[in-house]
Amino acid sequence: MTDDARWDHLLVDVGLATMRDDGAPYGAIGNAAIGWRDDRIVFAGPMADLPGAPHALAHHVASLPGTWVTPGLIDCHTHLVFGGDRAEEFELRLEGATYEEIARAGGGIVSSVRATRAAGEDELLRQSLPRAKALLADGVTTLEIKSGYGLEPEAERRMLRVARRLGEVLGVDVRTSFLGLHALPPEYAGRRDDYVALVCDIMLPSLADEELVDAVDAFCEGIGFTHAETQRLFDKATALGLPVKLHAEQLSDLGGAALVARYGGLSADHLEWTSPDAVRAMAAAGTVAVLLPGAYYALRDTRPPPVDAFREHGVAMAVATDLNPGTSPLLSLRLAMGMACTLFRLTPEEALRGATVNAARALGLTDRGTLAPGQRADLAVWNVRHLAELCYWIGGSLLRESWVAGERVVL
Ligand code: DI6
Ligand code: FE
Repeated sequence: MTDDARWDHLLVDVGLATMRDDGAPYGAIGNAAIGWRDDRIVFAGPMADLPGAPHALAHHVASLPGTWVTPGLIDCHTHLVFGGDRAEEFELRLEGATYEEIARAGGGIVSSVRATRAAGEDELLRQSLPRAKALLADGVTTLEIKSGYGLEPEAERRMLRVARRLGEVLGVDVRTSFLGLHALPPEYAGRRDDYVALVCDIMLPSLADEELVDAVDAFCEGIGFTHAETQRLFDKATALGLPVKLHAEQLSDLGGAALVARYGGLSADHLEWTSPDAVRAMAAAGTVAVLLPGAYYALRDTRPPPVDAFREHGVAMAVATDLNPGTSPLLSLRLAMGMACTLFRLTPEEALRGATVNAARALGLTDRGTLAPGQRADLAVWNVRHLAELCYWIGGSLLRESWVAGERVVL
């Protein structure tokens, strides 16, 4: 083999959780190797199938016995760019106030809006960076970040710019979602329609024009926006050629999951109150169910999403942190996976699918989420004996190293 034809990196003596659908749990291959060239995987299979001696095949060879390699984890639902925090609200909830009561009294999302509007772009980046780093330190290589704490053109723009800058600073892929319909800003009290018009007709087109928007999201909820308002936004997004997703049925059933399915949406997220009919609509549309056990846990919710119905109808399930200052200050996707097992009874394999291949689908990405030739070389190497350990350990640091598009992640 000529030097030019050699792969860049080859990891040998590892286990691979390919997450391919080949019948084996986790698509697992023991005693395996994975090699890549530039940003693409060229080999992911048994050691015995390597087409030569490792050092003849790749420039850099590492033997890592006792490790498992998974696709890099994908956090497909976060609100990690925001100013301040809401620790006081946490204390109020412990004293008995509910999330909705706090929101209706002018706290909640709106208090994060005040802090976010007050922070300049660099300050917002400074505050958000440690949160993104925490996710990366636990194996994340792609993450989604929503706007929604600005709720005015400049502040929403600033949030999305910070999301993009985080990706550049950290060398990872950040996918952005515009969440202008997150809460009604106080200055629009009594003028809902004017705010919805501002979001749909001014903010969305101009932010999309600046290429700051990869997808469009809304909070369809009693304390958020109605079915009709969400529909108006989705019509506009569709006209602009942008995919949609939705915070649906977290606290009540406003028919959001069926609505986003009707638009062929990427995902419906939360889903504690989702009806059987909506599950069928999601299955027909291929809309992913994104489960957010961090918010369920923090709000002491008692009604889990209909996981059996998702399984029965073949709705793909993803798992995400929902990292946000109010309902899910959760800085580890691996912990979200563990919670999905303990609180929602996913199997550890379903949870790992939910943070890899199904999370990629929830973001409309087909080039990652499995370990296979041609896929992006996004991988996480774990110091674990059994893959269930990824969900079993509560906290701790199991990650040995991670790679994004073939480059080692340095934190
Ligand atoms: N659902 C959530 O869980 C977060 N946003 C949303 O629409 C909560 C956001 C917050 O309370 O700050
Ligand atoms: Fe959320």
